[in-house]
Amino acid sequence: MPQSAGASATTTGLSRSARSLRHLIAGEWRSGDGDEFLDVSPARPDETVAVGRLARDRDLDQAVSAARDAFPRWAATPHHVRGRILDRAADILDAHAEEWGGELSWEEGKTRAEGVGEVRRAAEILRYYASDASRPVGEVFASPRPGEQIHVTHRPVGAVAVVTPFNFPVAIPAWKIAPALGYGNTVVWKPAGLVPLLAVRLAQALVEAGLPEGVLSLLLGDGALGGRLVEHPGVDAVTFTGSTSVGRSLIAACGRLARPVQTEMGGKNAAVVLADADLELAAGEVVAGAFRSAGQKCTATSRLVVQEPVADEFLALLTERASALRVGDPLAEGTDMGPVVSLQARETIQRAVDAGLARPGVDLLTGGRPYDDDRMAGAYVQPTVVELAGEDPLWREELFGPVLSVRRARDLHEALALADDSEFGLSAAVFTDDLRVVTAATERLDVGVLHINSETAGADPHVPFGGAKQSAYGPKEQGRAAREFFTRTKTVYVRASGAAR
Ligand code: UN1
Repeated sequence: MPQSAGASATTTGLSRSARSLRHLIAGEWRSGDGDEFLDVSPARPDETVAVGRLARDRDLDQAVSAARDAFPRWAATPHHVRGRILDRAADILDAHAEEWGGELSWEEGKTRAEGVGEVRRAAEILRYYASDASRPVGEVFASPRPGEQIHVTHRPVGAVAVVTPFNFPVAIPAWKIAPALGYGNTVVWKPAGLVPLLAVRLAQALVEAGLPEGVLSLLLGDGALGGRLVEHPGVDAVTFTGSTSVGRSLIAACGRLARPVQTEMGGKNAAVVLADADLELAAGEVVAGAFRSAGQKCTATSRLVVQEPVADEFLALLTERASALRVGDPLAEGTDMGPVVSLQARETIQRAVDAGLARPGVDLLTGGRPYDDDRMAGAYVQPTVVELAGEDPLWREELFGPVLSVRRARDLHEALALADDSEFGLSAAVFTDDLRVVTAATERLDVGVLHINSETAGADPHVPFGGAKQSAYGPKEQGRAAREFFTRTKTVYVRASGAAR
């Protein structure tokens, strides 16, 4: 049974008094006058992290018109000047990484080390887009006509709606907002209702860094507010990360409006452990992929395919590692896995596991049961591994929690077919040292991100990130790929007068 570190372990250096939340609208921090809402700690749901008031439609209208008004001037501001603001915001994030990383852990539930790491990662993303001003901004083509050149330039799109999920409260917003702003767009941002505090921190860093008023607005509210933002007549484009069901409805809304939309949605990512794999390495990576952030990453490893000859040995190793994880207070030293984001998420995940365990062909290898210890009254779910004899909803449905479903494969062909057997196609990991297998996996797996001998999660700021199949819609994120969504090309035919005559 997984260890419980308990919620009473000592935590250091973070004031536990509730913060007050504010919206950022047209350059002003405002309390708002909608209904009051509480931001609670998933580790101790009776503890309030922050208190705020929901944004109302009037706030939304003002934020969108501020974004429209600020756009021409911001778009005309030199890219290098915009970049310097992103750079300064990165410095501010780095300077507050310990404090804000602790708040992230308190608010969202991932471990403090992961929280601090995420704040630093956001800083790195901002720096990447800050330096983008020094990279080429377009292309020049030869013309079939004499005396002419054809230039392809990139222009910002306008006022962009940014809607972000709870699981990376600062990194995902950074990788949407930094390229949006860097390329000259203005932004109205609606973060997930469960993580408003870290949204305020990122906005604060950008404002302190010198972002002009109206260029970024932050509205705190529920999903319905996000829906109204996406459909607001003043919005030019929409970028979203979150569930597939919400993503699809935003895509439909944007389709009706002929509005560009980029969505990053679900995953049910497989790790494939083949007979020649380094099993120790694979076990460490699969545990990290499945249980870091309590499995709440769209890139998390939620399926495992293991080749028959090594299956018993690998599953024994994996189960041992998973059950040794110390689960408990995410702010406490030594905790490996904190709670999931809310009691409601815990119920949904536990219910799906319970239903699975009641079905034939579903074997529990470790975890799977609710904690009965009072110290674990927060949103804790045990790191869980189940083996499936065949087809089962636990193989298909994204649970967004620390639950790994395993199937065995006879050979490479069957292993890759099982890995690909999903409506999603975000990421996959293959553990092998055989170059033929690497080549086959690269060709056959329909995923946006493939890892050889490393976990399914992770993304670097300078390379494209995004999925295949139902995992994504629209252009990829990060790196140069981001430019595709956050700019439009303009093709300019340049001919000196009289040149062709
Ligand atoms: C990562 O694996 O580090 O929502 C990033 C998510 C993904 C980001 C994953 N869009 O989990």
